[in-house]
Amino acid sequence: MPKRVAYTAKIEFIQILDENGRFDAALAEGGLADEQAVALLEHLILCRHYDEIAFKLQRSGRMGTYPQNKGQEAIAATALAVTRDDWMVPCYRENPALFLHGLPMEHILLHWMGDERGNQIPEGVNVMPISIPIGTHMLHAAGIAWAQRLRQTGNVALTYFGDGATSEGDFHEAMNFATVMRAPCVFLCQNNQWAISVPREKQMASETVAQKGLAYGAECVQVDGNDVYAVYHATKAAVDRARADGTVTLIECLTYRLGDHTTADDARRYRDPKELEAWTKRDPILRLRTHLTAKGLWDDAKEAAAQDAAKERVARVVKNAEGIAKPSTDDIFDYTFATLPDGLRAQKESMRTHSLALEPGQETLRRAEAQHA
Ligand SMILES: Cc1ncc(C[n+]2csc(CCOP(=O)(O)OP(=O)(O)O)c2C)c(N)n1
Ligand SMILES: [Mg+2]
Repeated sequence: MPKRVAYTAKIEFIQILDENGRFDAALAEGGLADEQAVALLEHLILCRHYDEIAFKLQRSGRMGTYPQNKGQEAIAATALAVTRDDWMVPCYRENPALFLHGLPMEHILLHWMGDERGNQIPEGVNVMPISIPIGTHMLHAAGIAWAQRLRQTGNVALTYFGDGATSEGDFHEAMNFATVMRAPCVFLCQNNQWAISVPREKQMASETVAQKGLAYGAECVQVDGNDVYAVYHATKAAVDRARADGTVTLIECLTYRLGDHTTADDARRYRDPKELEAWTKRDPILRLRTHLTAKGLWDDAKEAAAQDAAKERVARVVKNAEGIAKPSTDDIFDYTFATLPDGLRAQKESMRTHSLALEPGQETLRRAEAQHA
């Protein structure tokens, strides 16, 4: 029997605005309008400033940990490709997209300050809490998308994750489930080349992340993730397909983490400074600013106004986040059990918990427990 080809595939790469300022007008047709691009640049400037202030809050002991988004701000363009009713199911490095989709900026600060209220998303904002466990949320996204299909809402779920997350079983299960069930889900990988200190080539043997989706029958595409026009183009096409007939897409955005993994990391220990230098030149904000300036849509006055507005807004956001009333100590007890076990009830009422370690002998606790016995 002659051999035949059972399957062939290719992965397209999309870039509209490159790092040298070349712009593919034909591919950009029907995409971001000029005024959208200008508003997007203002938003990216705001998010970069927010990121710098969040970093400083951590360094000055006012926040626990923080993963900088610096360099990956073009992800904001995805928010223009969905409607307010579509769902965003994020990882932890997508602030610019979440803010555009309606998440109040205070929430991310509260989350990293260790305040649970940062995860209580306001009603009507279709954003899930950020996910620290790598990859688990992609399954939630597949489930949310399936629910949209069953309920015939016409809405889609868009989930974000890193290159490292595609080595997790959850990624493969989520892709398989979504494609088999035709759940209107868009999987968007921010391939920033690193998973903490593990470079992409030590993380996976596949040439692209995008090709991983081929095995599941998804549409797969790779884009320049520092090019807002390309990110928008690919996301809009994927969202439209998902909404139309449940086609699932895996988008790989090639980008770079310009900061450390988190404030608990020092990337100088494992990253070549030349690599950082090369990617700094591909900065998505720099690229968009240069392009809009060349088109006469941006100038020094607009830049200064955007910087001032960002400073004023972020100062207000920090004030709100730090000024929030202290949570009730009851919160420690109230969200696990429908009916509190006696020991915990005693702790709640006496306000003395084991973790406070005020009293190694736990005398007060024993007395409180005896009272409630
Ligand atoms: C299930 C799980 N395993 C390990 C970790 C520890 N961890 C935190 S971030 C990270 C790397 C993630 O890399 P990537 O998915 O590329 O995202 P990036 O941080 O680069 O945005 C790991 C392994 C975790 N949070 N969750
Ligand atoms: Mg990564």
